[in-house]
Amino acid sequence: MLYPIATESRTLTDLNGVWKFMIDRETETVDPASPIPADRRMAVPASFNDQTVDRDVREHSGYFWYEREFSVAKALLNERVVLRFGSATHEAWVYVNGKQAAYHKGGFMPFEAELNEYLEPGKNRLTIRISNLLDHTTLPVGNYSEKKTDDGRLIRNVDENFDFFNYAGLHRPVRLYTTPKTYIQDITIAPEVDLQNGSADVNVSVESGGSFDEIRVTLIDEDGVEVGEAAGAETSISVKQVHLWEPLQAYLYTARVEGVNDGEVVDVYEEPFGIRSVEVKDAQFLINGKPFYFKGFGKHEDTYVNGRGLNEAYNVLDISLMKDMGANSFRTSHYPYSEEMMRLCDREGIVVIDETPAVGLMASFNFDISALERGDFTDDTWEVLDTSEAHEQVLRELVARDKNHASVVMWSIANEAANYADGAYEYFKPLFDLTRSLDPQNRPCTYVNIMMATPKADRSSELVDVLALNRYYGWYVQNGDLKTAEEKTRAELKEWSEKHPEKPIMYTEYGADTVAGFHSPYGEPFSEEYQQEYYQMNSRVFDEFPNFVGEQLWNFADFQTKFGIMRAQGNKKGIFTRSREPKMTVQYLKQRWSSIPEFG
Ligand code: GCB
Repeated sequence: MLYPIATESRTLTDLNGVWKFMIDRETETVDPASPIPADRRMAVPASFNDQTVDRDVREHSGYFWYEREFSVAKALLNERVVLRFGSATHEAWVYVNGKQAAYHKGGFMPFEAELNEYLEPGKNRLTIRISNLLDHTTLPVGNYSEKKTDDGRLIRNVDENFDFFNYAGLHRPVRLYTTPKTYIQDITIAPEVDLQNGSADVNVSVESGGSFDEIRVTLIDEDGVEVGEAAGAETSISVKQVHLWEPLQAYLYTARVEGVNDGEVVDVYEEPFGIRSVEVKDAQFLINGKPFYFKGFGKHEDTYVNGRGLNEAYNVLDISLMKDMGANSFRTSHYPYSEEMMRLCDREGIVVIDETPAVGLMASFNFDISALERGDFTDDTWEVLDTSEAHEQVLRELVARDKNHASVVMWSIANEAANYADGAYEYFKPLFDLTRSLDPQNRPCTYVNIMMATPKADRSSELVDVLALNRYYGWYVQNGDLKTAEEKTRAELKEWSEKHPEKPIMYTEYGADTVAGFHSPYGEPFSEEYQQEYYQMNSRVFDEFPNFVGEQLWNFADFQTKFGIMRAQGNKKGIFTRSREPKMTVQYLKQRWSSIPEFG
């Protein structure tokens, strides 16, 4: 699905702004045939939760409604008019003038609907019913329950099976765009780089809605110079003296695609793309043939007031902060990020591990690693959960959305699933096969491994191209005892290296909760000193392993979670506060990362 842009043949209208809003208390039926009885206003795009001080709204689990009016200029009515949502979290029913025009399940992917048959002259009413419910069939996974009050009302509850607040709403832009009736539907770009000759064959395939006499593809460089052209729905254009996209040194070409009928250009779309290669070989992660070292973060889409809603100023700031520290990468933990962020990463040369919303795939939690290793522990995750269908759907949608991004170098198929439990291999094998068959750029695939899935306990590590480990030695275990934590870290990395000598290893999470401003001469846990010593200890061990290809710490910034005795106004493992003030360890990491080159 193409990102909506305006071109010579396409218009784009923003439907963002302040909408009518109501939570559905389900005491009476809301019928979108008439304007909804909304009592509030909500800004879009943003989560609804933090735009109010009303607890019942903030913590509402169930259905809620948004509504606004819009008009389409008469001049556009002979065009294809498309309504597009960057996302609606987590399930949405869309009505135009009371008639259902779209439905989508899954809170982090774009979807759209052609509106022509629903439009009326003058004002049109756009109503959306959304659910933020999660259960054992959805991604992420939630524990759903309901109860009846004495007066017969149904109270729904979602207990997040994951460590971030279940923000919901219209998180990403809502737009109307037009295309001609015959239009360019999709563009797939897969460059093949010849590193020795410094050239590339850029394979471009174009899908159209309706049929064109001719499809023309022109490649344009950053100076606006045409570097190649071809005609056809499937073409390969060779670029001599290619300017590669490199980490922190982005270079973007544009593929200009034209659909032609009767000698006239009918539709035009321009897709920016970078040319680079990615490969895993001999326990290294190669970008453009050179061993790359990941320095960076697990993140969240999480800011004050906007919640999980698109916040472009924060996106720009976050990337500036990363670059200032000598970081080069992050993982879209624990769900796909906005298209705007992905485009920004392409432009800024930030390397991205692109993760699905598969988080919480774990029926029970047990830190008794020795029991897991002995196989002396029953975990029925893969019997209890029924997420395969949602997982396949989101993988198809994610690869379709992000396949052309140079910044995306690896797919993360899940975060911290029960990979130590019987049935894990059988669950994940088809998902890895599917992803590999879908990706035109053949990127490496991984899942992010949870601490209990040690080399002895993990059942499915043979599926991954890169061992991506989340480890908390010195925090959730050996808390305050960095000496033992260091020994455990070293021993486990050694064991993984022996189990899979051909696979590179990286950390995708490691961190310690730290309250900004809390200091301790003894380096007590929660102090800024402890966080720094914790990172120093880990760095020491990483540097002993030549097959260790990256460190992405947890977390870039403090973030909001559900309530719980382990969380004081959220998770405090950020090296920046939620408002992006640096904690003490930023200086240490900046020094370290600035001295490690992108390529080893
Ligand atoms: C993890 C999870 C992450 C949590 C983190 C923590 O392993 O992947 O979502 O926030 O630990 O801080 O506990």
